[in-house]
Amino acid sequence: MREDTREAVERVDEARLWRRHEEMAQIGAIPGNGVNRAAFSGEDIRARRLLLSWAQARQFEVTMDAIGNLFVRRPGLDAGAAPVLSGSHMDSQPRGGRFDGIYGVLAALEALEAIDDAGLKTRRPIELVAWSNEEGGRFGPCTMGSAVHTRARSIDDFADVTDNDGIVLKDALAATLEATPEAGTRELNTPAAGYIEAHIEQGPLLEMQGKTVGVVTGIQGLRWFNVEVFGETAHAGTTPLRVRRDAVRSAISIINALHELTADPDDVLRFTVGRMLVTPNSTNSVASHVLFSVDIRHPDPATIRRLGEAVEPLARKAATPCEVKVTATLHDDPCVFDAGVVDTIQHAADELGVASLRLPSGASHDAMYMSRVCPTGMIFVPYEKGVSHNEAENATPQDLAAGARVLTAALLALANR
Ligand code: HGY
Ligand code: MN
Ligand code: MN
Repeated sequence: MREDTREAVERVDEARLWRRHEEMAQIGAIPGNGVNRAAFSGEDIRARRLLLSWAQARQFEVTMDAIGNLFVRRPGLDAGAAPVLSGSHMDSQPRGGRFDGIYGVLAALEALEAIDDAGLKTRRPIELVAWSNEEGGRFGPCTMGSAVHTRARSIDDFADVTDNDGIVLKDALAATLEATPEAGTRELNTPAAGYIEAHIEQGPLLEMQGKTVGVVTGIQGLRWFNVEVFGETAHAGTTPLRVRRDAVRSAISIINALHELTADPDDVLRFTVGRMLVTPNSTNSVASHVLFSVDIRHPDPATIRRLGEAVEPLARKAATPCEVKVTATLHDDPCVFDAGVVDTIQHAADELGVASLRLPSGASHDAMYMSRVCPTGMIFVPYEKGVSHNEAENATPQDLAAGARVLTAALLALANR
């Protein structure tokens, strides 16, 4: 390992990294040690302003694109060279953990600061990126910020999406953009020489095998749908069942049929209905409308395509006597990360003597979209029992810092190419 790289790696500060996680965890803190930091909410804005304050303390330049993705730049010797990017997201699930997403943002900041503390000059600029609305918990679908930045999707696709309280995305986004006036303007899909995202594993393998970092090989495919069932509201006491158009009953039939469609004895396939809105949502009125979400995932592109195509005809059949509307909101085929970046991460872990394991990601990440526009890879760190999207998410300061050291070494390798 180059002497200057080793100097930077040694300046990764475990206590500073942990302290920042604790500060961020105060924003949107919920009982059970978790966080609720929905995209484009007041909590999201506070997290953005805290990140901005740390960036400004280092005189790093901050820019922001039209969907609020924040970029924090440490300049390189060649200002015109495409930067190397690293980051993740600051928004969380409604009952999220203290590490999902924010670890990748803070590990990237830690890498920038360690490189700065070592006084290194890199050929390329290195940029931290905090992606908007990775979770899609409030405004679906997920990985929205990176999809718009890489022009895989248009911001117009999402402007009128509403949350469960009827707030429209474009209004919540406008308020969020206004909250960081210091950020300069950033165009969409600006060139990047490479992207590495550090993230907690969200699975149990690293902990089970006693490894400190995961060298991630790719991300499985996923498809999201919104299914709307249209029935007729009626009196629960007087309306005979044979004449009812009960939207809840039909929604349950559709969901049961989807469970049959996605049954997998090997338990590789993932099928989830996590969100359901019932109207009028009253004990003694038959439901006239149900909206529910469908999340299907699988590592094989043909399987994910076949299952996705089966959803609408199956829903139509199982919905009788109600009407149904199926809206596809996300279709990401599995992605395989760039072998050069994966090897760079592997080499950094090996040179630092950090025990590693190669593995795919069951969870999706912004790296899914970055892998389509530049050489991309990910670094995982372990955490307790693989529990995620849950307040009980827990990691150790030592593992977080080890991941940040491998990230620092890998970013320097990419930034000097
Ligand atoms: O849904 C996902 O896989 C990610 O955690 N947002
Ligand atoms: Mn995440
Ligand atoms: Mn998540």
